[in-house]
Amino acid sequence: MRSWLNNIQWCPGCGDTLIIWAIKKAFEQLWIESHNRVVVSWVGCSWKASQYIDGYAAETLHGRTLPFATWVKMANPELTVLATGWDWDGYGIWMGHFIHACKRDLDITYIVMDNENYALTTWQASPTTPIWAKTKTTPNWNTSNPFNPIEIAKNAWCSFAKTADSIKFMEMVEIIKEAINHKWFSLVNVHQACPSFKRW
Ligand SMILES: Cc1ncc(C[n+]2csc(CCOP(=O)(O)OP(=O)(O)O)c2C)c(N)n1
Ligand code: SF4
Ligand SMILES: [Mg+2]
Repeated sequence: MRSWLNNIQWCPGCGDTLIIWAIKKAFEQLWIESHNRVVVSWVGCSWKASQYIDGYAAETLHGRTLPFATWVKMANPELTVLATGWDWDGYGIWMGHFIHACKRDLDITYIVMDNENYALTTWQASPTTPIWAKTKTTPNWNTSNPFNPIEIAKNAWCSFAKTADSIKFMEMVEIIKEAINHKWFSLVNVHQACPSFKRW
């Protein structure tokens, strides 16, 4: 068992663990050393992402993942900058930062851990919750259609927007590597297993 896995504080079976592992593998296979990269995150279940990956990291103010990542990239374009976000964070309250980052098109890799609910605050509907899903804030069923992040990104001029799945590990590693190698803004929306709340 690798030592970083011993420190994981997510629920058993949480897809975030696999996503972090995939990011670490991608860095390793691309030979991007810890002093040449920065991982930026913020609040949500997944905010610990930056703590579990060695190298430079920042846990920013609420919702400021992409603005912070933009400043880092502009200050030192040589660094590999990887920003992590979540479905409410990225496609809800801070959607504006997301679409403008797509339009600005700097070389930042944005990995969204999409568990289709607010998990940290225990099971409220998010912008990607399926229309029929039951949650605390949609006690009968969700009555509005979910966003399609890939289409939104493409409509905002993003030249790399792909979906991955936390349970398809090797495929996820390859997509993340492709995204890091893409020299413009790239989105990987990862369908993240959240066994505690995503029961659809
Ligand atoms: C401005 C602001 N409003 C509300 C909150 C409370 N809050 C913390 S995490 C969270 C939901 C996070 O959901 P998501 O972004 O999908 O991340 P997940 O926990 O599912 O990984 C909310 C509403 C906050 N931290 N900041
Ligand atoms: S609530 Fe869901 S997203 Fe949060 S740690 Fe548990 S399984 Fe992971
Ligand atoms: Mg979520």
